[in-house]
Amino acid sequence: MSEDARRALITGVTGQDGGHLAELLHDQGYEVFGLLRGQRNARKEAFEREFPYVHLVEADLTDQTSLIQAVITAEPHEIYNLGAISHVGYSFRNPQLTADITAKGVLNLLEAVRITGMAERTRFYQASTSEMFGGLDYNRPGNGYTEDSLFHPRSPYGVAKLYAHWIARNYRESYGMFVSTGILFNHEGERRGLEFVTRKISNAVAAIHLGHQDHVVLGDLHPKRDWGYAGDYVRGMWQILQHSEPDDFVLATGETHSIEEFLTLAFQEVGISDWRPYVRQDPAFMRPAEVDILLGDPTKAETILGWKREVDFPGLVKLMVQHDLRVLGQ
Ligand code: NAP
Ligand code: G4F
Repeated sequence: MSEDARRALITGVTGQDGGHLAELLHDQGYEVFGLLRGQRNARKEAFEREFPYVHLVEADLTDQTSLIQAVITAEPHEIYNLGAISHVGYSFRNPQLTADITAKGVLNLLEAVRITGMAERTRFYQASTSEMFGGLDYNRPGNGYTEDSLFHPRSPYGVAKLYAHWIARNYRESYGMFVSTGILFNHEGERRGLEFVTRKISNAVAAIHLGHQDHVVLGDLHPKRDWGYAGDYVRGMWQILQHSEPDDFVLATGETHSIEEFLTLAFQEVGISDWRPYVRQDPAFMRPAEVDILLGDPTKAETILGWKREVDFPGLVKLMVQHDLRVLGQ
């Protein structure tokens, strides 16, 4: 372990944001530690090939002892808590697991920092989410949800994340710890899991274009999301922890688009002007309660941190489809 380098510990390093963040921190000269869970994690080998500079530490957010050991090993100046059950649909089918990992896991990690006496020196980032707002009629986003908008989560995931958000703020207020939260709206890209709607579509469009499949099966096409690019958002996470004070920040684009709009642009990318013949719908991909619309107002992050997203909505769709065309074409 280098004495001089700044050290960061990322939970959820094997996920979408974890990959982008590990890359960014490494480029900035950090020594990067990442949590790896499971006795034979299927992502380990590919991860080690892509990120040979990350020190993997075995631990699980549900296992307090392993977290204490991870914090002792990494002695981090910064912790980014990205680990979670992050799929809203999955959280309906696995609500208790979601509570254990996505809610209580945060408490376990905050306690690990406190118990090991690292609270004074370690800055802590909690991955909060726009799913905490809910998008219901009485609480529509107007010009965009802000850090002070009402919360009304609509899924076991959203409820777990709201607990996580408040316990993070509670440790800041109770123990004076440097704990910040980023309330991030949907962010996507070439590392997005195939279980999320944008990547499912970009991957299917590429496969249809290459003749590997002839349609894609989706759920509800009307919900609207404020979709940005993950690379822009992990830069925002880092900026949040570099700020002089711990605080809460919304990261969003300030635009909202429906899944139908995403489909239109994605299919146009391969020269198909009408996506309808290629899309089927199945209630299996619908949720017991839906979040109809999300729209964020990133003014606070733009003003105080100087954060600005670089990739716009058409740029995001293009980037994802082109990536999947390259990967599937090989
Ligand atoms: P992701 O790709 O689903 O990654 C989730 C990560 O959590 C994976 O590395 C996973 O590890 C890890 N994990 C799951 N259970 C764990 C456990 N018990 N112990 C330790 N690690 C565990 O999610 P993402 O899109 O990168 O999102 C990162 C964070 O931001 C998540 O907390 C998510 O809820 C939040 N968020 C995401 C968005 C978005 O639009 N992407 C927006 C707002 C907030 P395995 O590889 O072992 O499964
Ligand atoms: O891509 P999604 O699964 O993302 P969702 O539910 O918005 O959650 C993502 O963003 C949150 C931030 O707002 C994060 F906190 C969370 O961790 C995750 O990254 O679904 C987007 C929309 C939903 O309305 C869903 O019902 O797409 C709809 N949808 C329609 N067909 C589908 C599908 N979603 C998925 N995953 N798969 C479908 O076939």
